[in-house]
Amino acid sequence: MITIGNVKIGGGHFAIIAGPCSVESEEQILEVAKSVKASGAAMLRGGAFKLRTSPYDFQGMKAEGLELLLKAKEKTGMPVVTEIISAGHLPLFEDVDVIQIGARNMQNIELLKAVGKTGKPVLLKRGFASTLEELLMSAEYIMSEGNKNVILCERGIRTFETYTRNTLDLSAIPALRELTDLPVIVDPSHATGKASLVESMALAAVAAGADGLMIEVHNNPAEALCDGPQALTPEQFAHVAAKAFQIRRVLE
Ligand SMILES: [Mn+2]
Repeated sequence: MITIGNVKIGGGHFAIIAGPCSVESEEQILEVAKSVKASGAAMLRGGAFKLRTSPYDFQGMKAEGLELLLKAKEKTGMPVVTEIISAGHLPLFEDVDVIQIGARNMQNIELLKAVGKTGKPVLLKRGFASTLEELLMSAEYIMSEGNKNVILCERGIRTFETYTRNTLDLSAIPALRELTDLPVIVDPSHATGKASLVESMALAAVAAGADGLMIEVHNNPAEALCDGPQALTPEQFAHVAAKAFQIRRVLE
């Protein structure tokens, strides 16, 4: 079990992380934060430093985005999760509750060691072409620096299928359960890339025993600067969260 402020995850505790792919403005992050909190999300996500496939795509609001995310934390009391892309940015992450290592950086060993030294909870996403063994070895790099607060995140792997953005490996949940005591959460948003598929995969992940979910939510998905097609509206998220909590209760 990992404790983040008043939130517990793993060891029988279930938590949902929700928020936009990217922080875009103060109004946007505050509006999304308040709505997902009201629907039962325990933590707020929001990207400030983005790693995009194309250098011509929106790269995030960077330090300014982090400040807005921390403002939303202050106003709502929700712990925040955001991705780090360079160890040099660590001084900016002092007040961040959970540092995310994105799929592309899962094997950035020096970055893993650097976040390990901070002692802060780390959300480690599985690389899109990484085995579970490789994911666990990356977690070991963080833990070998004395930081045991690692949350593993299955977010889909690359297969021959192109209809979905990735292929969600649901078997990773029970498999990791056999291999480690670390909490395992699922990101159905990046796994599918399609808002219409997020609910089914979120509920399947809960049924398979996930300790939590991370879901992208935007107040206006059509206008989102990043990952709009997979973003749920706050209303859609409220529906998914309520069903996820119901499934969770069935398992208890
Ligand atoms: Mn995203």
